[in-house]
Amino acid sequence: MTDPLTIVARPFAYQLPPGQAALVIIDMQRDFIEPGGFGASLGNDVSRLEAAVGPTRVLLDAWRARGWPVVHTRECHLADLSDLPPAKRDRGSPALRIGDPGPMGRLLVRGEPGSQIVPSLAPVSGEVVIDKPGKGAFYATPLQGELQRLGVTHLVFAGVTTEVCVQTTMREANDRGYECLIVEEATASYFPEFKAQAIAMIVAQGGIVGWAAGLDAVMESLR
Ligand code: C5J
Repeated sequence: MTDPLTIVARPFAYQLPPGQAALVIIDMQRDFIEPGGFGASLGNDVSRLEAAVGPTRVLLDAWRARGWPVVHTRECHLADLSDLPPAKRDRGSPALRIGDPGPMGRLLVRGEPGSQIVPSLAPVSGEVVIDKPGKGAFYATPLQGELQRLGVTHLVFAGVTTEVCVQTTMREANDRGYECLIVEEATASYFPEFKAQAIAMIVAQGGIVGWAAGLDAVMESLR
């Protein structure tokens, strides 16, 4: 077995076993990142999320160059909305609700233009794509089976938003025994203070959920 790579991280160094660490890119969809989508319908400044796209592409290129596993998730619902509970749909006073028609098709509905991953991060053949109805990517999806099939033990996270779907999925993954790292520049929130606090929560108490590292530190150890 190849020796693990050591990544300078918080709260202490992260050991990445080559080939057994999947890059998990959470919900980098037009509906969250572009004007006219679900994120914008909730009154958010969607331009804040754009900053995570370039760093995520750097990670994606690195994983692809090594032939390591890549997982993309998309938060979206069935066209008949049978997987959308009122507890999720009836929140706030948005301009549009999930399932309503918007400029990029029906909001957060599977197969609509808005539910697609932004073009620069679009999945390629062989990569795992998980459509998820919830915030956590393990809930009501085949993710656990896919990771077992690939022999993955470690998960490196990118995506949006840090404190909602990224953090929820990291917590689910930690409970299932995965060693999780979040890459700071490759994640973003509509609320910068929530991003900082979510990462602080992840690494607190000796890494109670996982580790955090800067993009340079990850790339340095991959070199
Ligand atoms: C949200 C997500 N924020 N992908 N979804 O509703 O974080």
